[in-house]
Amino acid sequence: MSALLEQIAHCVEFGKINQQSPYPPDMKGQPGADELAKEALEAGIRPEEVLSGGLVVGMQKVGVKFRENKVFVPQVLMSAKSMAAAMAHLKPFFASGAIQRKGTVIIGTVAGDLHDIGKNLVSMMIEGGGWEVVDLGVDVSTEKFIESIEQYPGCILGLSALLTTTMVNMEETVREIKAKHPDTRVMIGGAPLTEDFKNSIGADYYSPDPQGAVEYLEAV
Ligand code: B1M
Repeated sequence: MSALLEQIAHCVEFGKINQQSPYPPDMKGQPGADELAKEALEAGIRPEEVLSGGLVVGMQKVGVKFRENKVFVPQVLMSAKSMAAAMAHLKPFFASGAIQRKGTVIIGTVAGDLHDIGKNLVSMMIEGGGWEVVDLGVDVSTEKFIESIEQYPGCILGLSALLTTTMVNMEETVREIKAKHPDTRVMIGGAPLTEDFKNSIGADYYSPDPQGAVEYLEAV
């Protein structure tokens, strides 16, 4: 891996957005993911290498550390911000088709549920893993999920629920999706969920954390 890609991965891992950003303090004044991604592209490094060898590597490292409780929500948010800064330079290559995403993930918090902090973290990590993410937001109806499946054929679905009361809605949503689109893979997550619950509602995968979601997507 080129030194530049290693530096980009390091910036994403530690949440260094750009040169002006004071965070993390020990990287103050140094270029961040923003400048380094631009420099890498100008140096002729292919955009897909900047993505896979820089951004994805950094996001993966922070995902593992978050799972192991070595870093917390604020650090992951800084990593996601620095990834987004670098991603801005890659966007034109996605738009032109020069870089292919791994696939599309539709994500949302189920009907009746307004909690989105965890779902947003999962969404950012999945995007950092090289997937296109369509985030439907919170309180998403079954109909809206089904419409999106039809709009993005071949997509994978990610449902989040934080309330025991909305787990019931998740069950209904999964059952209706599976009845209409049996081949669509459905991954679920959220603090009150369990592997047993996943099995009981017929979802395909349960992840307790964002990194598990990324690893599942890599494996399908
Ligand atoms: Co609410 N709330 N809340 N709340 N809230 C909880 C969840 C609760 C446990 C608090 C408590 O009583 N101790 C409780 C639920 C109890 C239960 O159902 N058993 C509760 C309640 C009761 C309520 C209300 C009903 C309160 C009321 O109005 N009486 C109400 C419901 C509103 C609604 O949704 N209809 C309500 C409202 C709210 C706020 C709006 C004030 C706010 C949400 C703001 C927002 O999200 N924008 C809020 C908050 C912040 C919380 C707590 C404090 C924190 C949740 C959170 O963000 N955690 C929470 C108590 C707690 O957890 N300490 C609580 C941090 C986040 C990073 O973790 O969301 O678990 P988490 O996500 C994790 C994993 O679960 C996983 O990865 C994430 C990152 O590690 N994950 C996935 C999540 N989704 C995934 C999807 C995947 C894979 C992994 O694949 C698709």
